[in-house]
Amino acid sequence: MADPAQMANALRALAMDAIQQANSGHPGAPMGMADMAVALWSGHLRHNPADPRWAGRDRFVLSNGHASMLLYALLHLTGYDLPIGELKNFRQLHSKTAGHPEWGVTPGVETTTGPLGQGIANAVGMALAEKLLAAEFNRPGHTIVDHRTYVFLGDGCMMEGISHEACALAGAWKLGKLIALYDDNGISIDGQIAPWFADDTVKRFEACQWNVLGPVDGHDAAAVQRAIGQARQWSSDRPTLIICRTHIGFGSPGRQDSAKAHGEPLGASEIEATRAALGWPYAPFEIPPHIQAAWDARAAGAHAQQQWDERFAAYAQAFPQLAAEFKRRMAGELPAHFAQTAVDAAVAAHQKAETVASRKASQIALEAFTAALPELLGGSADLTGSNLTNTSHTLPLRFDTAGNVVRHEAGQIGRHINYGVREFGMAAIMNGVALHGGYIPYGGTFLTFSDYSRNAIRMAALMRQRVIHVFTHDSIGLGEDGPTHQPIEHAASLRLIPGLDVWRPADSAETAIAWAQALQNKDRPSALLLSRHNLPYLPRRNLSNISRGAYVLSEPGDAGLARAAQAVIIATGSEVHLALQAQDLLAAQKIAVRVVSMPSTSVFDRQPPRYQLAVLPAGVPRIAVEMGATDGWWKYGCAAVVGIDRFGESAPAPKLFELFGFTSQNVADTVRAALARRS
Ligand SMILES: Cc1ncc(C[n+]2csc(CCOP(=O)(O)OP(=O)(O)O)c2C)c(N)n1
Repeated sequence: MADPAQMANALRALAMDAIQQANSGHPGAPMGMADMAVALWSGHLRHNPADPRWAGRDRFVLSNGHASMLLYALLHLTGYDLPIGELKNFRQLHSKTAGHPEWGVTPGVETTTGPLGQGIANAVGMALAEKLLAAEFNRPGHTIVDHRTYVFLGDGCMMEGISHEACALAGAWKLGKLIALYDDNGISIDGQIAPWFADDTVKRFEACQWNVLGPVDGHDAAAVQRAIGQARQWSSDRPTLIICRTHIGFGSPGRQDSAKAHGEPLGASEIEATRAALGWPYAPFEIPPHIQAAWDARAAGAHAQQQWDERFAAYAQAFPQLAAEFKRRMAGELPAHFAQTAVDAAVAAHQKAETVASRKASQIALEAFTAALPELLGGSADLTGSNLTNTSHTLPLRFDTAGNVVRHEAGQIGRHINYGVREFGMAAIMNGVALHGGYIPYGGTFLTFSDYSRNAIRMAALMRQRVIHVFTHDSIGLGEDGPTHQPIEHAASLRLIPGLDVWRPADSAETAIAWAQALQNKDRPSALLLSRHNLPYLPRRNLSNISRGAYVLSEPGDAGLARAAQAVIIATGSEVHLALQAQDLLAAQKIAVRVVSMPSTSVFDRQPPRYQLAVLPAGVPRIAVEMGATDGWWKYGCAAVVGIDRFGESAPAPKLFELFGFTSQNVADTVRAALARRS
């Protein structure tokens, strides 16, 4: 076996050379964590470079994503499809080596990291998914789900609040197969961290029910390897944190232990000095064959996967249905019968034509969908009774003192998670669950607190993950809780996130269809914005076109005026029935109005122009009605918007509707005024 120190130096050299070539990047952390990487990647990590999606692989998350060159060097050296040319192209347009690791861009990157603290939360989600899948699918003598989740994280991740949320849950959930290695180098961008990071990290993690090992010398690969071995041995009822004392920029005579090592290329002369200090005589990007061979993980990976394949074949023989179900779930495919389930749920809502809050309509739809989809893994950030995210099929998820998943009476595991008051943690954990595969996570909170989760929602969109956010109490209609709880800019601001579908359904049929769309859209997250207050069922002839994001709900003829529309009212969610009332008022004055319900702007925006024009005809003035910020509506060329561009008030909802102009009279007046301005 090659000298572990030289294996680590190969990582250091590739990192400093690629960063120098790009003239951009973060050399300090890769150089500091190189020995930890040797310990994990050559000693413990079970992976197969030829098949980065192999279900039985260990997961590795680089939570301190600015150390991306460490991961790229590891993937290259161990044999992933990441040739040296890609490392030479670090941070360049269309390379596979983006500034920070990106899921879906680089084979072997398990999650996109860079926003500090979210990687560790993703890892918690992955470890949770592993544990739950093991409880669901393993059978005596047939252990097919049995892998670990490893994380590297630094001071930045430790300081971020989200790491507290996620690590507290990892302890509470007793995720024994989660092993985190902390790059404890005492430096962040502003310098020595002691004045702003005085936490007792050992006590913190012990208090969160973790095992803590170390501090160990993070440059002693053998010591780190032993610590990982110890953590693996424990692996029962506690996650493990291994504290690794390291030197940022290790090996660089002029930069080691300084904040300057963090985020600047070393420079040609310092690289030369570092090569000399490390005893690494090779040219830039040159890896000697014996080091390359020592890193090559392809044979071991193929062997590990083959062993797993054999185990899986025996499992499939003994439990063919379970095996097929496991494959389906890991592939993220819905069962063949789901399309019918989705239709049935919408038709049932239509036939019942109930007046319900859309949050309740969501629960009714979920009742059917959680029955049909065992992979639905729900939850709420301590608002279950308000978000209505639970159903009779999703009992609470619980763990016993030994760390096992508690089974309910019929032997099933809980599928509804009490995340506690941890919105951001919940959102990032859900991303990890989705990335792992096997589950479709959804979670609830109030819409106004979507801000807490926001960056994780953005990351789900960036990673194209099917994560579903249930945001209830979606307007001033929540009433007396007041402006702190009344979302104003939230719908508009969520709609700005590329790749996120935002749905604000108007009644029970729209809600069922929004849910079905969110579930059927395999490669995008969705947010469902749901009302607290009751909404009447809308009069409609059929359910077609709801899934297209916007559709003509009512023509002037429906209000007794058989003529072409002079104006179009576009409304969403709880305001659609108001639009219909305004349509009636206007019809009485011989003003012909079409009402368009637009539950999802992004879905509508993706429709062919012909359809868009059929819904919103050219030359007919448009008036939008939504209880929220008006900004986003102007893009539809609206002549007027009935919206809210200030904070709400604390009062009973009917008073607020009056105050903010959400009355049929005001909507009708606004339409009339818009028409008057044109003539
Ligand atoms: C949420 C978030 N805030 C800020 C940053 C910018 N940032 C990148 S690295 C870093 C310091 C991290 O310190 P540490 O984890 O100790 O990394 P090291 O200095 O050891 O490389 C900061 C503030 C970020 N990437 N994410």
